[in-house]
Amino acid sequence: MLDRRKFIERVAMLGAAGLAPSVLKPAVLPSLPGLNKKNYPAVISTWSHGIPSNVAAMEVLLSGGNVVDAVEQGVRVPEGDPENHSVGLGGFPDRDGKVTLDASIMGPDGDAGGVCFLEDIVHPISVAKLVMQKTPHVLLAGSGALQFALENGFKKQNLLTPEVKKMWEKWLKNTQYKPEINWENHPETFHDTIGMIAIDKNGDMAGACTTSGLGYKMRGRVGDSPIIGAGMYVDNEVGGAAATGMGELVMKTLGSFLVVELMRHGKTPQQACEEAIARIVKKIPDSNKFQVGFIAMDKSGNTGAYSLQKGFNYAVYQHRKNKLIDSKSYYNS
Ligand code: SD4
Repeated sequence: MLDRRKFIERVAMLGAAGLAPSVLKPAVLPSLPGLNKKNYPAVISTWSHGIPSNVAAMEVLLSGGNVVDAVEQGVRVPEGDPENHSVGLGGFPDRDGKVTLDASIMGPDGDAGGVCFLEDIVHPISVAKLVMQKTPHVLLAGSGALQFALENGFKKQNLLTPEVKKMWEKWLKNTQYKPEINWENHPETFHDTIGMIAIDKNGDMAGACTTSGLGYKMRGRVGDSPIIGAGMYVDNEVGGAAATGMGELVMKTLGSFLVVELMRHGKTPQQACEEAIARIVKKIPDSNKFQVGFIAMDKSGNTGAYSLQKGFNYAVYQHRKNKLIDSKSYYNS
């Protein structure tokens, strides 16, 4: 092992000879925006269910709670709502009529947890939090995730409500069990994951994302939401981002990680979301047929959002106001 002094001498020698490997050169990054404490605390989340979810998260932040608990409590709101057909209880099932859930969570220390293809548990986000806090792993899937949940006191519950079961039975008749890939724009199956990013009064950040995924997806299909960096990502030095929409497009471009890296390199949250959408358009030939939306918040509490198609909205709770905002979009704007 080289000691530090010898290492520096060696690099200096290589440098003098023009041989220093580029990896040894410090990356030149623009300085990140200074902390802007007047923007704290703040919460941003996807779609109109973000409004009540932001309230639950903000209650935790204002009572001095932990930012990870805040995002968990926030996204538990739509998870527990049987009227919400895209998250948790009452979510749309897969082609076999089974509701399978994906969720992820990330905290200011860079720790992360997730579950995917989880059945019969109303609050996958809370299981994801325990994966992060209690195991050496990041992601548990299917029956293993369920076993872990049950061992930790979660109770099994049928997530397929009678109303959604009827819709699935009708779908089954008309489609003869064919896999469909663009159901997110269908009025009956219209899906909207909740992704949330929060910053507390000290400037610490966390994120959460939870969904029942695409309605009538193939059995076993897992989307972007539980994949750290795809459906959600937080770097406490830079900011956080979350995605909603067609997860396949987000996974192919590692969307949330991309948004955070763009902010690291000096883009505003708005510019970063726009560039991540532009990347999807550039890389994915039929992107005009799908919806994807990104939300982002930087370390100063500045926010932004952008989507492929119009119709995406998001909720920002900041400066004591909780507002629903229509996102600008790449197509049809
Ligand atoms: C998925 N991204 O499973 C999720 C679904 C979603 O709004 O976001 N719906 O692909």
